[in-house]
Amino acid sequence: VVVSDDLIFRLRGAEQRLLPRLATLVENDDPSGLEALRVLYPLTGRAHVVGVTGRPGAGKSTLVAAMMECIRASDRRVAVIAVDPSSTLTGGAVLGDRIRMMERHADDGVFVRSMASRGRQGGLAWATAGLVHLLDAAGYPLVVVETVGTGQDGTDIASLADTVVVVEAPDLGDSVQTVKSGLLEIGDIVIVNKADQPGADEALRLLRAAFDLVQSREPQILSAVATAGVGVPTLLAAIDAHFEWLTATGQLVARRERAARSEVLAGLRAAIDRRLEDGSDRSPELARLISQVAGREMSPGEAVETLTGLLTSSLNS
Ligand SMILES: Nc1nc2c(ncn2[C@@H]2O[C@H](COP(=O)(O)OP(=O)(O)O)[C@@H](O)[C@H]2O)c(=O)[nH]1
Ligand SMILES: [Mg+2]
Repeated sequence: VVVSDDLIFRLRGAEQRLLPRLATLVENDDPSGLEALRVLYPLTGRAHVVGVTGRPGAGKSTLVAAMMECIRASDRRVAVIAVDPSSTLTGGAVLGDRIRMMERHADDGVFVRSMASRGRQGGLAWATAGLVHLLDAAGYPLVVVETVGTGQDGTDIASLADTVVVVEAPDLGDSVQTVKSGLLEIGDIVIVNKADQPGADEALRLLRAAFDLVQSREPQILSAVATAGVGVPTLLAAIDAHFEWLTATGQLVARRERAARSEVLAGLRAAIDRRLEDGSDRSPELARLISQVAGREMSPGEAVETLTGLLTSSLNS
């Protein structure tokens, strides 16, 4: 891909294959992907970025597919990024059948991309953020990111979003688990999916009670049957309303600040990881410290402290 000043026109224009090709470059942290984002980034910030998170099996993929169908029915354009950090084990991103189906039938108004963490050294949140910017620049007004909201990557990905939807389901056992997991704290909207199953009412009651006790700011608590599309229009309305609220109150600025911070730090972590992988053999300073640790002249903690000091001294002064 040739990155030039007219990239934005080509991206939003007739060059059909450009977006998927750029997406792959960005996903792989390819230098020309980074160059494309440098050109495109000033044009981003228009899209509403929605994170859909929750434990595996809660029905996130099914819900996102139902959201896509509903959005497409009203002729709005939507892009979906499904991040599956667990797929290191299965060797490919595990997606709901319905998302896979949408991927096959993708029309111009829908863009779907699944990302696996396979072979990625950290940096999953960084790559996801890059994709979000690309889709934003391409003119998608709504970008939905499905992610398992745990671990550093999961948390970083959730903090990229303007609106976070936490998906919960009665068949995952005790809702108290969810309350304790910290997942709910990041949710602007909490949705109890699988409302067709026993225990859904109880889960709703528990969640509402939990928020009455601990939260000052109450998220919206909704329910859905993703497999039947029940509750999906209400969810979409709540998502839109949240964006309007963010805009009207100025909260959006704070969110974007948080997202930028999270993205830069995720990128920094990934870059440091890569440098250490590539260059650790060549650093005499590192080699010296390592042999001192091996020789029992210095504790591992002291070595780490010294190195952290070297890396961060200019940041903290
Ligand atoms: N009964 C019922 N099953 C559902 C519902 N939504 C999703 N499922 C099922 O739950 C399982 C996990 O769904 P999936 O979307 O892959 O969950 P994810 O891991 O959170 O993305 C699948 O077998 C879905 O068919 C629902 O509303 N009701
Ligand atoms: Mg899924």
